[in-house]
Amino acid sequence: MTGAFARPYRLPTIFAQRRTLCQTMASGDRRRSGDGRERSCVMAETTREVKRASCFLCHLNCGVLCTKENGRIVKIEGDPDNPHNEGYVCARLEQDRWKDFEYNPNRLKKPLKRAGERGEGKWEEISWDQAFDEMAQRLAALRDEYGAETLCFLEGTYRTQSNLHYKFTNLFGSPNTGGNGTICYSSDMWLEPCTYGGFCSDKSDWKRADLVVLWGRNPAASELLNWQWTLKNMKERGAKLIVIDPRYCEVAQHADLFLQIRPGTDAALALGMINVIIEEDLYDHEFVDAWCHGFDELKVRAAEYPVDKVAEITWIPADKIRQAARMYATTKPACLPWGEKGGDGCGINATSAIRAKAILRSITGNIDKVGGDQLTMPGDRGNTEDMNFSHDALPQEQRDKMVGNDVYPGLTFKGWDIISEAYPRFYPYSNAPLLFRQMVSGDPYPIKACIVQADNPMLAFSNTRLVHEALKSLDLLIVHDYFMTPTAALADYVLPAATWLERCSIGYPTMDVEQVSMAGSMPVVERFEGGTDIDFRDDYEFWYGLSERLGFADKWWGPSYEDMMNDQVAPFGMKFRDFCEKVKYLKVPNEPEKYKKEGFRFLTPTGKVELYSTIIEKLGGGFDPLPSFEYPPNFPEADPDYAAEYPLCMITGARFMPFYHTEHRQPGAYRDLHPDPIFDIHPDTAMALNIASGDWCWIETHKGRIRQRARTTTIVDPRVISVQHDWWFPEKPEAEPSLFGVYESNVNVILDDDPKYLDPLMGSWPLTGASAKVYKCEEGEA
Ligand SMILES: Nc1nc2c(c(=O)[nH]1)N[C@H]1C(S)=C(S)[C@@H](COP(=O)(O)OP(=O)(O)OC[C@H]3O[C@@H](n4cnc5c(=O)[nH]c(N)nc54)[C@H](O)[C@@H]3O)O[C@H]1N2
Ligand SMILES: Nc1nc2c(c(=O)[nH]1)N[C@H]1C(S)=C(S)[C@@H](COP(=O)(O)OP(=O)(O)OC[C@H]3O[C@@H](n4cnc5c(=O)[nH]c(N)nc54)[C@H](O)[C@@H]3O)O[C@H]1N2
Ligand code: SF4
Ligand SMILES: [Mo]
Repeated sequence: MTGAFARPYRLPTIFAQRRTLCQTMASGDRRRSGDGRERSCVMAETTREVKRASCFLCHLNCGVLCTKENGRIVKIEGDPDNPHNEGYVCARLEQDRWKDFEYNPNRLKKPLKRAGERGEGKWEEISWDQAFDEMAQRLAALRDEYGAETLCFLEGTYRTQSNLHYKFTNLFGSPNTGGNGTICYSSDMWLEPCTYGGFCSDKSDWKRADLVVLWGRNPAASELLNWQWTLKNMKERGAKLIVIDPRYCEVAQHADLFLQIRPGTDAALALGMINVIIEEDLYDHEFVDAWCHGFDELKVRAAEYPVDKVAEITWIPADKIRQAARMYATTKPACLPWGEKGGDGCGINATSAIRAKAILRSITGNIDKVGGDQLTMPGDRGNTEDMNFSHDALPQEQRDKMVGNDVYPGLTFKGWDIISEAYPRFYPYSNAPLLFRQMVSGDPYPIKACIVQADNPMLAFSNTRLVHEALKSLDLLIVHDYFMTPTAALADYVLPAATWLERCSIGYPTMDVEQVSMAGSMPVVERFEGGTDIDFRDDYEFWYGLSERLGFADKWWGPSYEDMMNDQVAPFGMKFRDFCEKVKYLKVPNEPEKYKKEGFRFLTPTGKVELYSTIIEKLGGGFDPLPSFEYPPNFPEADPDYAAEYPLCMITGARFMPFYHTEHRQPGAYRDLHPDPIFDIHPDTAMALNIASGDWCWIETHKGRIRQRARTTTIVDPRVISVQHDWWFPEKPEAEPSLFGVYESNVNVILDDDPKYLDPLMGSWPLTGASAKVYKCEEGEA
């Protein structure tokens, strides 16, 4: 798996009962007309059918039933029989809001070829054939001139399930696939296997835990379904909740213990908690003695983080830190699910925060327990390792050229090679900040072509001005998306993508220990069905079409996504179409406490949970095998002058409904729910700055300024502001300099990705803990 939340496939083995939901109704009528003569009037036949599908408007993949009439979807509702969501759907599907996505008049309809200057907003409509021919020709020419590594791929929060781009880039010969995974999930996906030879923070057992620790995670806004489970568990089983967040956010309001942490200091808190647990002898002796490597070294390191010091760093009162440590160590089982902001998005302390949390899970013995965080082993979940992504096609000399390989080895091929036995589902990543810089500089080699699929880099990555310059410096930019976006506006070719309702899929609910319950579905709407004039292609067809022209179509499963799905379900002895009809849902039983089995070893070099990481030690480069905390360079402790100019500590990107990142901003039902960008500021701070709730304000850092509307609220500390991310305005002009207002309210314009802010091992950039100042917009500025 790559990527920001990318989804692998899983083929579990339990068949559910057969069920057919399709029904067809025909209607006809005989009428008597005004002259009394009976006329035989056969009404147009209305075909009506109900199709099962998995919603991909977010990663939860809720099971839904789609009612179609005459080729058009008229209703989508939750599937009560789906064991994952049990009929639940969220605001994105309620009240027919999905119609403003699926049937939005602004959806891309046909392939577009740039007709003016890059970013000028002038396009020529062309056919898919012409687009494929020309794109392939230009890619081949660039490969001849600069080498295959000149192509890079950028991915975002994949809403599809696959990592198909890897197959393409491998076959094309380029090692460069970059994306948001570095700050979302993938850093964790590399560091957890380093620690315990598998991944477990996405297999937290929310439903059976006696204590859930939401650490930089607010599922009440980001994964509503998981939040329902947690609430249910709290109510029915009396489970407890600890929340660690700089905001008194939705989940915090239900917490038994809330630690209002200073943004970006999670590594220090985790070390402080480890210290308390060791000092007070609360750790799981049996597990640590039998299964942990490097406890003595950890003990020495943790002692450097006494509670009073940690309280000072984190702004959390010392007694609360102790209380949290005690509660987590003594309430069993407890789960500590993944949370981006308290880990991958922490900037220079990301590795330490992720590792320290992995260590907390380990020394409390919560690893692989029912109600704890269950360990994923190879072949145990996500069988992308079984899928042929043609990794063998990429020679070592090309792998060595991956951008970031030598600088940030964690996520690149260098790191992948080390952990791939333990975690083959993980795929390597080029480092995005370096990739953008290399596009501009051409050093050490030119990056001249970029394919963007399911990503919107002009909004998703920090340092938007650099991203903009980088994308403009390319010879060839290809974007495959549903809508024209600020990124697509800079492209040479923009291709219309098929939505989740228009392609095959396997629902693969994430973030649950039972995430392997899944269902297959054929497209609910076929291409051109229902009179639509949109000539979409799904992501698979996109890659296949290009591969065909470049001469490696035979390496794929066939021309359609269904061909690949057929291969996926081949072990069941049936075609995907039949699978969708016959196999309703699948569940794989969990196998907890695998370490109790004869001959078990954690898939690390020592065969144990590595509190002290021998992998990180052996990487060279002076990386620390134990977690630590360092003040980020923008913090007052590190640079008082800078902090004096930008006194507020800024969080970005706290999730809110109904948007999913940059999506759903088009005018319509979604946008009506949330028309303007909003940042949260404490009333005292606002008052001191003469800001009232609702005022448009400038938010400024050394990178520039953007404007959002103030919401005064005590959920944030007076020293903190929380700024929404991913704002653009599809209703504003496309052509540069506007690019749909991408510079107006997009917080990534003012976040920095300079190497000094990056995690030294993973190369991840900070989404939280930046420094900013705020002031009211003058009249006429908003
Ligand atoms: N509505 C909606 N849901 C989404 C998404 C979306 O765009 N919109 N995106 C999806 C994706 S890709 C992801 S990765 C997930 C993320 O899912 P979450 O991790 O739940 O989401 P966030 O809201 O980014 O962060 C969670 C909490 O971290 C807090 N936080 C901020 N800075 C810090 C910090 O320094 N330390 C700590 N401890 N907490 C901090 C925020 O205040 C917030 O309440 O959400 C997914 N779900
Ligand atoms: N400042 C700040 N920046 C952040 C974050 C933050 O919290 N703060 N969060 C970060 C995180 S966790 C993530 S994961 C990234 C998300 O970054 P992105 O994933 O780049 O953001 P999206 O809006 O999700 O962009 C996805 C684009 O792909 C399109 N799309 C969606 N599904 C598909 C599909 O199946 N096929 C195709 N071809 N196109 C599709 C959408 O229309 C959209 O334009 O943002 C990151 N950026
Ligand atoms: S929670 Fe996600 S998957 Fe479920 S209905 Fe809402 S958008 Fe769809
Ligand atoms: Mo993400």
